[in-house]
Amino acid sequence: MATEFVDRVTLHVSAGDGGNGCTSVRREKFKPLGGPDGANGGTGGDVVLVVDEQTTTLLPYHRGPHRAAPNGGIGKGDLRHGQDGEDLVLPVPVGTVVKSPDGEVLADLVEPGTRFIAAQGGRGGLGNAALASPKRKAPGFALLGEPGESRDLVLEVKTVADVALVGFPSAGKSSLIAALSAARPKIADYPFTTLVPNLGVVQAGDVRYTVADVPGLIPGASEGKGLGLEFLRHVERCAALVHVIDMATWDPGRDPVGDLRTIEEELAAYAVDIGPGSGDLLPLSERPALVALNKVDVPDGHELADMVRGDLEAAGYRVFEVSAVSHTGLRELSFAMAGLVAAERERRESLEVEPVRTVIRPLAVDDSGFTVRAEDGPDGRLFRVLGEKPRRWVLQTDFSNDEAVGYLSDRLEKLGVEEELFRVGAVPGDTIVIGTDDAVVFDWDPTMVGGAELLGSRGTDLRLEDERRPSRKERKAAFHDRMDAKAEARAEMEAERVAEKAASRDEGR
Ligand SMILES: Nc1nc2c(ncn2[C@@H]2O[C@H](COP(=O)(O)OP(=O)(O)OP(=O)(O)O)[C@@H](O)[C@H]2O)c(=O)[nH]1
Ligand SMILES: [Mg+2]
Repeated sequence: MATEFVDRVTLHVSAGDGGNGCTSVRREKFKPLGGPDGANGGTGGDVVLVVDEQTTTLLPYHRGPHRAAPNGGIGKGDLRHGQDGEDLVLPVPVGTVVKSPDGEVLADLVEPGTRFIAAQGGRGGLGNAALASPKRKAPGFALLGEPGESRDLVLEVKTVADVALVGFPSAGKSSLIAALSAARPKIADYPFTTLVPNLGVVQAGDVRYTVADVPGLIPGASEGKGLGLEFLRHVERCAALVHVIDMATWDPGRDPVGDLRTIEEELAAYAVDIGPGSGDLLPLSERPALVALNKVDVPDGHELADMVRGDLEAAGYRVFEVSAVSHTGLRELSFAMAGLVAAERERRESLEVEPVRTVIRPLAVDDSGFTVRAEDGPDGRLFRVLGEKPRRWVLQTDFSNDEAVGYLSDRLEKLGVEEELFRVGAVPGDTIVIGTDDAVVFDWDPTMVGGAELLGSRGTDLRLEDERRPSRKERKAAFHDRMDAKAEARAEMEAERVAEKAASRDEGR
């Protein structure tokens, strides 16, 4: 068994967590009231897959399927920022396909140097220095770093060859590769000699191309018989197929035309993965294909080949009589393969598909908006707030610190969450949940009860709980307070935006 070749693994990747921001106040002799000087936490390291020509197997990930990038350092006093966690770079072979555990193709990594961010590091939390604003001169809290992403990915290697040889076990596929190229695959007279694809480079005229064989197919391969269709993924990217048919089999149940039909059926049952970067791959049964009638050197080999040639040509194939042993017909076959390869290369060039060489970031998130929806929870009605910003802000909040919790509710209010809650009919005291899980649940207590247009249903407005109706003057004063608070909140939001921008510039993203 070739144990050193691993072409499919499940990889568990965890990016580094962002470091927590620091709460600290400057201490200087004779200056008792220094400003806040708690610095930001560092960003967690990403886990990045990089296509590397020197890497040929996923074996290291089979042995070590759990990979984690380091965390960002915590912020410190005296404005010393936490260090960013270094990215963990994992080399993968050319032709690695990245899938989610449920089979969705996330990326098709072909070009050397292509980077795929498998898991993104968490952002560091802002320190109290960055959180200071005209209104909140000395924040007594800092933000927590966000946890790094963590996910499971399925990696599959697909051999990138121009031509694939397919056929029954022992038809002579490996022998043909050995005869056509410098490759020296294992050859033997028992079925399933080849357990992993072999690759050879062929030069025919001025066309140079690669040929791969795959383990033999048998009837029912699409249902898992023999080695199954498992290995057909290695021919997915081939421009052309060569059906290798055995002219020397003594198996009573087989004949050349029947063999070809069987393989055709199995190919038709195979669904090619289509995904980002895979271009416009045809189903395997529709790829350009040739027929090579192999082993014509055996007694009666030629006669049998002559007998079946007509049928195969009628089925639309160009037919070549060859022998891997005596090298008969190999030149013609190799030039015919070169023709198909050249045609395919021209077609691809005319499509002008840009090779994907850039960084691929699979989880594009829209972080602009949020939604509020009413739900029937187990304990009655609740309102669920969903959105990238609320989700992240919750992760950044140290719930043991009242000031930090206050800051969270300020941010939500500034984003417009409170207004939206009013709009969808929430009333003070209702249950509010942030995010998809039920980790952050609270009773709604609006920080700033809005004007008349924001009133809840009759009898639930907090202001009515006052014994005494406020005088006109008091109402006016309250209104001005509210407006002042809003203006201040806006100024603060702006300051914060600037601070966050500066911080993310520091972090280089
Ligand atoms: N006489 C003769 N024997 C051949 C020829 N090509 C291959 N063979 C023999 O057929 C047997 C199978 O050859 P392989 O190249 O291992 O066949 P394969 O198609 O790669 O088989 P699997 O890897 O098991 O699917 C070996 O014993 C070879 O020596 C040929 O052209 N003429
Ligand atoms: Mg073989």
